[in-house]
Amino acid sequence: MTKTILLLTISLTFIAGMQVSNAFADQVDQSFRGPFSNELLASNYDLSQSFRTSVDNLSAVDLYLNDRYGNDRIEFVTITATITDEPGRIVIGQASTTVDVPTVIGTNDPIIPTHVEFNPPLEILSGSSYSIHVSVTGELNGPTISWRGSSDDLYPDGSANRGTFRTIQDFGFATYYAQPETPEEQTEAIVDEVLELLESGDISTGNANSLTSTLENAIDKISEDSTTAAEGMLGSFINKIEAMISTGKISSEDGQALIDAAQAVIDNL
Ligand SMILES: [Ca+2]
Repeated sequence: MTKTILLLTISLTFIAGMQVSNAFADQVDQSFRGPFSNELLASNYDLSQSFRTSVDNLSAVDLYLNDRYGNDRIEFVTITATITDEPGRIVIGQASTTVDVPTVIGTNDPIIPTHVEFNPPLEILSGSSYSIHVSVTGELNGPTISWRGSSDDLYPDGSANRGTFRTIQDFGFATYYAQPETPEEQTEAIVDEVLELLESGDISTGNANSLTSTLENAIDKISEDSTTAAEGMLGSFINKIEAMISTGKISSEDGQALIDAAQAVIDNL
């Protein structure tokens, strides 16, 4: 049962991986992380920072916020990041996170950035400009959460904005993107899957060896950029699984999950 669930999970990961997967570590695209010389209270204005992306998805943002007055009567606030295109201000996506102000946002340097994730990642156009708008809810006793920035233009590809007014300043931020799985990584994950089936006694050692050697050959061909040869190896892997299913050497459920995974690699080549 556990194994079936595991295979289903992996199969779903592959489906997600064909679009944009969060399975791998997110990478930073754009950022301005200081030095900071000023700040503006986030609740008082529609504050935003524009940026020009070099990738085609946005999976998270970091915001350099500060508890300006150290108001210890507030504990949790909700920070919402809204992404709009620039300058159209059309909303592309929105996400929130609730943070413990005293321990996460704090009042002193170094500032721990507030991390807001977009799941699934937002589809954006590489080379285009977007803005991150910040809003805060849950503040008591008046606004105290501010967005740290620089009074100089230290991030060249965007600017800090107050409403529609564009300043020469920049607010502290970072944007992240999710890197899709490569065919090589996808194939290595199938090898791991076969080894799991071997370990749980669901396929024989001989069959496991036969399958993993075909997958290793496919990985070699992928790394040599021999797409046709890699496709051939993955096709031969699928044929082997089909034969194993028809002779009862592997359950049709386990077998089909491996076939789907191999097909996902072929589609991604
Ligand atoms: Ca700038």
